Amino acid sequence: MRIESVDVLVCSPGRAFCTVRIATDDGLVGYGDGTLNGRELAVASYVADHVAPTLVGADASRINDIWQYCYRGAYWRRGPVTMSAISAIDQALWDLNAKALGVPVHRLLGGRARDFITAYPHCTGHTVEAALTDAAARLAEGYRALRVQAQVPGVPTAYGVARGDEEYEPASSVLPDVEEWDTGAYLDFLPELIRATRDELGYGFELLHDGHHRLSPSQAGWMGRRLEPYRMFWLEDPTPEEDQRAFATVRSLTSCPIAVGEVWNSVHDCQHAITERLIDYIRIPVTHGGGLTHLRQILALADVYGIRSGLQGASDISPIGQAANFALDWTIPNFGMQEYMGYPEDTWRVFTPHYRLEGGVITLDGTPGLGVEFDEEAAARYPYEPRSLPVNRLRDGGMYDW
Ligand code: GCO
Ligand code: MG
Repeated sequence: MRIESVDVLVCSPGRAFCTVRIATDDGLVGYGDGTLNGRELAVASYVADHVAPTLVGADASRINDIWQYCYRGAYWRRGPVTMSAISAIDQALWDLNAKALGVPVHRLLGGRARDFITAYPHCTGHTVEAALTDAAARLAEGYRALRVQAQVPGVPTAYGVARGDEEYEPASSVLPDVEEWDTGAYLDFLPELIRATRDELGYGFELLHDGHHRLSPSQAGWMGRRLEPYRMFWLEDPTPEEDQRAFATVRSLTSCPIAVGEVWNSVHDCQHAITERLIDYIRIPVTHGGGLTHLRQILALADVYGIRSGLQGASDISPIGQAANFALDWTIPNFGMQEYMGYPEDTWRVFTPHYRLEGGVITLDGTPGLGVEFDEEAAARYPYEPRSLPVNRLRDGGMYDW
């Protein structure tokens, strides 16, 4: 099981994905997801130019050693590009090793700790009414947890809301779109949206909302207090994530559960927030968090502090990365909730999943490996199309967090 090749395949079936393939001298192949939305080629270059040549000839069964070689062996550590690159390699190795043994990856992680994985979708609309219609339709499909977002009156383009009638996709233009943000309008609006959701649809489901890094700690505390009567499952990213200590202020002001982590990449990004119990759910996806090898360490630390998982599952995590999330969701004791945003139709012409999402729950069918097939010929029919995430400016033109 010597590594013969490490290749990167970047394609755009409906949206961009960066996939790493590792092949061994005995004919085994594994795939991993390294998609970093709007920065796909940076990860591709990191893998292809800097790591792939160093792994040829390595024993593919030594996942732990290869992880340490890629992480500890590099002087320049951490960060989203590096950790997504390491993750893609790590996922491909878990996929390959599980295929070699003829078992799903979760069997290598000790087996299932639950019968199904609870998933939440995105519910959204240009008006409160439209968002609630969407939410009601998802409840009718069987979902028992919903993320609800809607257009903020006075803010022309809101995070999480499509521009026209198409599905929402944040990276939708070649150069970054400029969006406009108004914190006051959001502070006025969100409690109304959440109240209307509970008034209209009741309390028989878990309710989530993503603040997308836009409040100060005191604003977030104010907001959390206003949401308390509506029993939120979580308020996500109330403040920018890089300031772990800010969550102490949020915590001191509200009992609303807080979910954070989709832009963290390493245990060192969240060590303080975890050990000081500043958050309730941790959202680092396998794809951006150094792979299964590293994320399970983070989740084990989180468990010691009573923090549960809420792994990011936006459309920019490929179906392979999602399957890697599921492998952990199945096996950890501290599962909380799994995001499942969904994919454009064309994505399914390249990726064939063996997981099922039905009635708001995810189940797997026992296929060896991560359980997602990647069709390289189909991928070649969808050449890479670069897309950027938007940027945010305030009314006065000053830059703001997106
Ligand atoms: C989420 C996220 C995403 C991000 C996206 C950026 O909660 O799923 O906030 O929608 O905006 O991953 O690329
Ligand atoms: Mg988010």
